Amino acid sequence: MAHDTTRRDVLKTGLAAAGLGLLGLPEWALPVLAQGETVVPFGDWPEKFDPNPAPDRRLFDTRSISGPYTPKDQFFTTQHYGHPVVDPATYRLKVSGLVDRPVSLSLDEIRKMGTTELIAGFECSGNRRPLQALIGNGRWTGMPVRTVLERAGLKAHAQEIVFFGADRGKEEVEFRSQKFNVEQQFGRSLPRDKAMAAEPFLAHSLNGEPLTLHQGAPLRLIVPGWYGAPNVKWVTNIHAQEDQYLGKFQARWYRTLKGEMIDGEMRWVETAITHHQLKSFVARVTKAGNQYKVLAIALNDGTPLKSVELKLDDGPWQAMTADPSTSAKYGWKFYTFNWSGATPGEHALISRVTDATGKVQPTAEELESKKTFLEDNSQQPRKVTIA
Ligand SMILES: Nc1nc2c(c(=O)[nH]1)N[C@H]1C(S)=C(S)[C@@H](COP(=O)(O)O)O[C@H]1N2
Ligand SMILES: [Mo]
Repeated sequence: MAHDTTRRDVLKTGLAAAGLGLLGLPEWALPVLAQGETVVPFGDWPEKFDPNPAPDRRLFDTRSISGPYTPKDQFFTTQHYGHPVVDPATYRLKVSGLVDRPVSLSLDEIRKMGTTELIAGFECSGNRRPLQALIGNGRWTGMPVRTVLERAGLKAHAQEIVFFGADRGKEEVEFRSQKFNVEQQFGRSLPRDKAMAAEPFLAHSLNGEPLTLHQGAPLRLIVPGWYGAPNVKWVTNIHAQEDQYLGKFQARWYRTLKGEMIDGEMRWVETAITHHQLKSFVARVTKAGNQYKVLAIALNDGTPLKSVELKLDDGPWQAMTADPSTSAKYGWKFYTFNWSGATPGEHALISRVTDATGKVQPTAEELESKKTFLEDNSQQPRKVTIA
């Protein structure tokens, strides 16, 4: 198999022991279509689906999944300020602020330092029904963030680590009755302990090839188990500071407003977008003869999963089967179900995932108190018509 060497390298570095890159079994075992197998159309899919709504945006049609890792030219992509120009020859990753030794690394130096692998999937926090097209899964090469932070040496009072992309734009900052127009870089922060944990990763390659411009070349942050927004692309600066970072995409744009019953009282809670909420959805239905096969995708914060179940119309919940090719802790997981005896007409297929702690994916009704559309992990009735 093509990836044997890289896998052995991973084992050698001990990353696997740190829980970073659980290795898949035979790749491409699923879900390539068998001969004579066809994709069943979704009844809730918009008639006009444009996978490239803008030059710098791409949606991923999960019905075209061809393996556990999303190819670079199919990986969904989005960002706020378009693509910045980054010259690989003069590129430097700088670590500044409350550090003992400010760092400035060239791409060559980074590639030499960053040879470990991480399997991680992520979705945009705005990913939701009916498309569920802002999701992907990759095999990333690079190094843990803490490798770079240790080289710089964080000072004792460095509590907040901010990651800035090369992309920038003008933003209006409101202060009471005043409005200010200021230029800012795309930025997201991690608390010191999180940044120094085993997971956060600086990636220069996807599926064994250098990142494309879409994916944040030459270097991007991956926070395994977290939504897309914190995965800062085109990272040029890491800044250590004492105060909380309150940039637009950290503190304002990506947040959830949700009602929660606390001590018998409805409290309105505002939170930043961080770790994935437990989610699954029906990604593809295929047909071979009279046999139908349902593929569901599950993604969460890395907590082991207990089950993914499928409900056909008003039937009982039935267990789906885990696909062994997607077993990495932070990667997406495929689950399949052999649907025999499908009757002609329209059907609603709903999946729900339960994790090892007993947490169950919520229904849409259970999520009703969430006012903002981000973090929609509700169970989705997927419509298919059997001819
Ligand atoms: N520098 C930078 N990084 C960014 C963004 C951005 O606008 N600028 N957008 C974020 C958001 S909202 C998402 S969903 C992911 C998308 O990553 P992708 O294009 O590789 O799929 O990048 C994140 N990282
Ligand atoms: Mo996003």
